[in-house]
Amino acid sequence: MGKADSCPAPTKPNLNWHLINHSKADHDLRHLIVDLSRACKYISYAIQTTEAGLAGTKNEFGEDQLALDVLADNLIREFLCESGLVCCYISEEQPDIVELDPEGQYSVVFDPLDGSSLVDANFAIGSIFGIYKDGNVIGATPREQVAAMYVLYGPRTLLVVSLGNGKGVHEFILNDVGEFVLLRDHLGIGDDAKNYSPGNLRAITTNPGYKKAIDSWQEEEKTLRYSGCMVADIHHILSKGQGVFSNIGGGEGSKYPDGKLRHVFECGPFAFLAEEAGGAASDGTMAILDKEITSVDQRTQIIIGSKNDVESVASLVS
Ligand code: AHM
Ligand code: MG
Repeated sequence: MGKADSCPAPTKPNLNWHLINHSKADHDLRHLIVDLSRACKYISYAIQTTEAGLAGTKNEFGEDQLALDVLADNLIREFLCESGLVCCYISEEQPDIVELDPEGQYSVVFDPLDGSSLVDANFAIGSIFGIYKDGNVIGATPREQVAAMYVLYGPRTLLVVSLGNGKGVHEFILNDVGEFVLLRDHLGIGDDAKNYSPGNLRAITTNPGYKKAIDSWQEEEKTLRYSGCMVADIHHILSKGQGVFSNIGGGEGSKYPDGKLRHVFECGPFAFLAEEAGGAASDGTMAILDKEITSVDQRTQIIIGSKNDVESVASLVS
């Protein structure tokens, strides 16, 4: 009797099962994704149980690091080391590329705890990951990612992952026995947004194109959905099947001339997921997925979500 006869599809497919049977992930990539998901279970638990005080250290960009930022970064590093599959990684909490196992075939880029300043207010926060096939992330484009994933720590802990290539974007929920089980498969983003999520609004004073975009969203009577955590705000778009999120720069002399968000570990993974879900992501002039990664701390403007809205805002801010 073959395996297919003796092993019927589970009633609740878990992440590992789905990666094998739906996404046809190769062995090592599947192990890497599952290892990252294991790190996120510990992060989820730490958020529930750890004091959300400042660690007293600053990261590479001069920002205060929360104890949880440091903890999440360390946890992910531990799981990457254990996997033996990763030659190097780029983390928001590390100033440079970190070399790991020279035999490892993958690089991982990540923001260990995005939106961590919101944790004391008990808002949702998240972890973001992009996976590349070799060690040359600098000089690559995010289109070269072989998978992207995020975990949202909200009232429920959710994991969303895609291996691209038409394999779809899939959502899993962390259940009470510590397993990520399938919640919804094939999340999609429709062409027109009813919700808008405008980041770095301070830029409208110096960037008239961004002001026009915001005015047009208000005139169209779109609904505002902005939490201050990119993971939660973009998950809202994937969950509702429409919406547009932006983080636009204020130009020279402003606080964030090119927008606040980092190309490699914030915008790149989300652009991969958005395009796979049928949406788009642009910096105003080109697709985020085609924009070369030039440094670890490179910032980029981003407009992401429903295609028609991404296009119309891009034409205003470019
Ligand atoms: P972080 O990585 O330091 O948490 O910053 C990134 C976050 C994004 O999640 C969010 O979209 C943005 O910062 C919000 O910025 P602001 O606080 O300026 O609105
Ligand atoms: Mg971040």
